[in-house]
Amino acid sequence: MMTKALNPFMDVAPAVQDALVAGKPVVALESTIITHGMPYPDNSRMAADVEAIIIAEGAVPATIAIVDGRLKIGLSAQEREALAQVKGAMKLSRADLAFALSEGRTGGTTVAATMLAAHLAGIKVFATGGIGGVHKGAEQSFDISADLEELGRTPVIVVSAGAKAILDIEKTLEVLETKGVPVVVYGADVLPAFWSRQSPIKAPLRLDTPDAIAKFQAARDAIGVVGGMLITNPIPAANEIPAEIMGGYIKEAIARATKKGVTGKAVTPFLLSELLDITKGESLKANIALVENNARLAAKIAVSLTATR
Ligand code: PSU
Ligand code: MN
Repeated sequence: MMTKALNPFMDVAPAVQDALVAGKPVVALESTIITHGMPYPDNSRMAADVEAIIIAEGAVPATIAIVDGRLKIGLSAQEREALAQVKGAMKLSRADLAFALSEGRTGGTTVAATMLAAHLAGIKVFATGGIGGVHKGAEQSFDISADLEELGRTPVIVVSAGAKAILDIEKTLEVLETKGVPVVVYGADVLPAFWSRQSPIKAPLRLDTPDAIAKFQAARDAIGVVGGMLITNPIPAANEIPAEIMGGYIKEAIARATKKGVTGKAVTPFLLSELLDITKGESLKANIALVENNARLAAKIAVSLTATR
């Protein structure tokens, strides 16, 4: 696959390029979680850990980001560390990804932008923490993440711990259904809620093995269904914050956002950072654990996909 030659803005890391050419498993990773989702140095440690987990599972990690106007598919350890420390990075989605390229900017890619870039590079599986979705009060604010639109159109399997529980999960599911996005719960009958293993919402679809997920994807391809798939992987029990407890913290964080008049792109990073403060670091510990758990599953799915081709 001559992805590198085809795109003048894209730099594919050598290990990623080799794996793609050889048809070996590759897992994309996003970078908004590094630039906007976690403080330094936790973000740096998390970014390194998830790559190591993917390698241990026999796949190649490709952290995606924009560095000085270059679309990076895979970062070196030094590039990753620099991104974790950079000040003023943009938070990039479909709307402004190309702006960062044309203007030579640096930014973290959201789920939407990472899916788009992964697909451009030929990567089929992507691990994140939680997708963006329909915010609580969206009937007033119209705040609905571009991640949902991207899941509807771009053929990448996204492994998450659900939609972040700061969102309206019922409405998020409704939009995903409208857009024809399968929502698969991994090994459980109810949807997970990011920091918590369980939400009150029944699993739309359930699959119990990476092979079953690969088979489902193959069937979608066979009937020509284009678009993303959302895998929701419950956080490990040892790391969860039960939903009853988390619910109160989330109300407090949203109250702080309303009081400060935070809107638009700033909402999700603000809420995550307030939750870190409210939970005295517990929410961050859970967030890191769930991302690592998702990276492991994504790698297993990528391995299964290459085996069933
Ligand atoms: N998962 C995390 N932390 C994060 C995100 C995901 O554990 O910070 C990021 C993703 O990049 C996702 C973004 O796309 O949050 C959602 O932003 P918004 O709600 O503004 O669309
Ligand atoms: Mn938004």
